Amino acid sequence: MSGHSIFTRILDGDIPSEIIAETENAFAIRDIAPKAPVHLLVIPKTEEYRNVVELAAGDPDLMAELVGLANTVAAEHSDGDFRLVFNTGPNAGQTIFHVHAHVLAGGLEEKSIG
Ligand code: DGP
Repeated sequence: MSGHSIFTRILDGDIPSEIIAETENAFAIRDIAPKAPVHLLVIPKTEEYRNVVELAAGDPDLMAELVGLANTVAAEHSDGDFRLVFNTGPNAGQTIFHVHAHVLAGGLEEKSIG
């Protein structure tokens, strides 16, 4: 049993999941249980940061790289519009403590929370 996160094990090829895009320091996969017509995850290659608060404080450039990759995959897999969700903490639904952004797209217009 590896001590690494599920996402690190996917990146290392130990758990099968297609890497649909990557940058120097981040990668993207499809969510295994999609909650929207397009539901992707963008993930830093490092598992150093447990959540978005730690990432933004610890490496703002990597945070920006992650948002840029979200924009790229949203354009490649939908019409370019997307919702970016970082579940932060177990009471908010976070289950994997290797920071990741959910990129939700495609047919979201009726479900705005703003
Ligand atoms: P969160 O609940 O915010 O920690 O999101 C974790 C997400 O990761 C959840 O939506 C399901 C997804 N997930 C969990 N295990 C796997 C896996 O093995 N492969 C893929 N592609 N996604 C996974």
